[in-house]
Amino acid sequence: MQLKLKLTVAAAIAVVAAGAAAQEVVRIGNVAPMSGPQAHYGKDIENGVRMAIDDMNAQGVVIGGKKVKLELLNEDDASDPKQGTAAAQKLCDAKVAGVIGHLNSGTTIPASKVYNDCGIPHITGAATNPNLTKPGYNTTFRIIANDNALGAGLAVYAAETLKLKSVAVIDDRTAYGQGLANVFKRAAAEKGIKVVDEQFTTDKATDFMAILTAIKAKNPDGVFFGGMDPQGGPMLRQMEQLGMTNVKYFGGDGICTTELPKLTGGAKTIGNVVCAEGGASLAKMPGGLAWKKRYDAKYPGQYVLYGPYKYDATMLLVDAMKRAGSWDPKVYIPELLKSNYKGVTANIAFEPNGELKNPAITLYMYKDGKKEPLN
Ligand code: ABU
Repeated sequence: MQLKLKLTVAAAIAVVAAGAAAQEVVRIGNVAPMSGPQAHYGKDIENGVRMAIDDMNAQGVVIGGKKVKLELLNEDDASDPKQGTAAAQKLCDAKVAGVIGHLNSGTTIPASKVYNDCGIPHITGAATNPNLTKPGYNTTFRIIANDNALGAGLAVYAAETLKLKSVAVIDDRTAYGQGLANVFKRAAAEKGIKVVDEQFTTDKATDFMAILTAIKAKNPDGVFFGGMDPQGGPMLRQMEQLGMTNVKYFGGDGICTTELPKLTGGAKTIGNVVCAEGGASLAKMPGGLAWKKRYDAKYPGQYVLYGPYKYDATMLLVDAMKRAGSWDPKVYIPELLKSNYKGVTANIAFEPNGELKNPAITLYMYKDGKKEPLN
């Protein structure tokens, strides 16, 4: 009798073990800054990817007739180009099926070559420098508008709606900041706006008094900043300290965050901000508001900006694997390019170079410390 019971237990264990073995593990990489001044963007991005993976695992994933468990492999690039390529190589060596990343154009552009060399696709929902897709790698995909659209949209608004005559331009010397500032300068000049001063900073700086004092002497109607919110916030505070309280302040998606008002330390100059994001507002996204409610319940107080795009990027990757019946990049990359996916942020389809088809842009201002769409 005891022997029979032992055999039954052993058989049950064998069945469970066989069941577990039947479930394959597919790993998805995510790279963003998890440390340093831009770590808040990285947390929001990780949350978006994790939420998509949790949602899919809860529903059950089947690829090519096999039950699959998705696993996240998270890497920190600290917004540093060298760490970005090292993280990319690590994910290639780990043979992840695909990568969501990165945040910064300065890390994403060099990393895109690493992914191409090892044949793994990556999708960014944050890096916006147009040069990312110029090499024509079949492993690079972007699901937001690029800086050509953001810079031009801001210049048109400054000229046609705000009727500005002069601006000063600051950039942080990164691939993103410099590239976006150049697009804005060209588009502003075409619209008849005079660029009266150009100043430079870095993505580590927090003291802008010298460059702002030089700009104040030129008395521009607006300041354009190509850079991120850890600089944008203190810059706005220092503009208030210098009495530049009637000067409009423009920037791209890098400053267009929920964090920006906090980083100004309560400066009223937040009311002068007009910033552009490469997608629709949450209210106009196909599933934006319902998704945001779920995100806030899961990750209270951590929403910054890119969470929904990274959520969609993760879903998109697995959607292509399912259609291809394989998580082997060689097999599913052609399906990824053929995507026609109804995401939270948009209906996603790609141009042959991996850019999003028909991207939207939205301009925002801040009212009572809250980001509000202008269109
Ligand atoms: N798009 C703004 C932040 C990321 C980047 O392009 O560098």
